[in-house]
Amino acid sequence: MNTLPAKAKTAFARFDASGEASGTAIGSGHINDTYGIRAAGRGFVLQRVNPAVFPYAQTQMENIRRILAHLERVSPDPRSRLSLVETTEGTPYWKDEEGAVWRCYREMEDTQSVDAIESPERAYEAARCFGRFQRLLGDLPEPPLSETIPGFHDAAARLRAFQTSFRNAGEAKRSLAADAIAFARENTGLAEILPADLPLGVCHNDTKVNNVLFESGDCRAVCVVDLDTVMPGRRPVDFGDLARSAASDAPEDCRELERIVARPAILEALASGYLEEAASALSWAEREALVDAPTEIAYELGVRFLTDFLDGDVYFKIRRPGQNLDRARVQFRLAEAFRRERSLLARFCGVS
Ligand code: GN1
Ligand code: MG
Repeated sequence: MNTLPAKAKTAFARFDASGEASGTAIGSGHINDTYGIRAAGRGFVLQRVNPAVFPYAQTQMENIRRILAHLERVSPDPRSRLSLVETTEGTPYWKDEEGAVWRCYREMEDTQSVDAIESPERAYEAARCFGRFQRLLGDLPEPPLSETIPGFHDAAARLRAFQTSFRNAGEAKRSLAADAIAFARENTGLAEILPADLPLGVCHNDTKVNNVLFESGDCRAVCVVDLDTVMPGRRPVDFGDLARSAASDAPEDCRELERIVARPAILEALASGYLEEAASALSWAEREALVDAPTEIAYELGVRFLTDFLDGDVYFKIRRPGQNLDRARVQFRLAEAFRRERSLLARFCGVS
């Protein structure tokens, strides 16, 4: 199938001179545009980075270049990490006339991504893969990576942004979202359950389960993708974001809220996979914080989705009106579910 838009064709020609590109839009990311392309018998993943979300493209691409060079040194298996394709002029990205950055990765053949986890085995594999990523980047040489989105996981700042958007929103939106607004307001404490003084380490910061590639046809994890937010962060947040995206098997915009549960067997597998790789780097305080990270990150993301609904859907891509509101409700349900499972989580994380 060749449904590659002209702008993607133009961009790809900067990376590959064969002139044979065919491809189509792929992926379910909410921010960037992603295309799967074949040219001269080889596969590529071309991406247009969303300039409204990632304004510091140059430092961001420098981060990614450093991350991949480090992983190449410490993890020689080429299937364990992404590999960037340079432009025909030898640069790691191309900027189009509108100022948007395009970059290109080699396709990781025979892999798949999933939006929902169907088994503890897959949960364990995904968590091990993210834990390994954190461990391997733990000794990335100085200087620290640049912040690509300042305050990305600052839940209190996300809450303040929500208050502003609420004040600016019209009555119609406020009443449609009344239940979610009430939850956000009645649970502001969830924005600061993680201790304020957790140390910073290199984190992925967007560990949703579809940011891991698995072997096609089985559940072995191959490598971590979506490196745009890899920057200094609090390590337990990566576990929290993974848990919030994997705990339930319902879609992120599910409208049947009774389907939103935190499956204990999945939580156990996530904790065990993550700790197997990452535990040695964690202080006791970080390990304890694993218990509350899923709650805080689910609440934070719920607040972000709700804010975007009130703002008129300017940040997360939507396919239907109200989708960001539905996404917010799901995250708030998850935050409640993680509260309920707190003692189980403590046991799985080895801190009870
Ligand atoms: C976005 O790009 P994508 O879809 O992997 C978002 C994450 C959210 C996620 C929710 C840069 O990730 O923070 O957790 O949507 N990424 C950015 O699905 O905001
Ligand atoms: Mg993604």
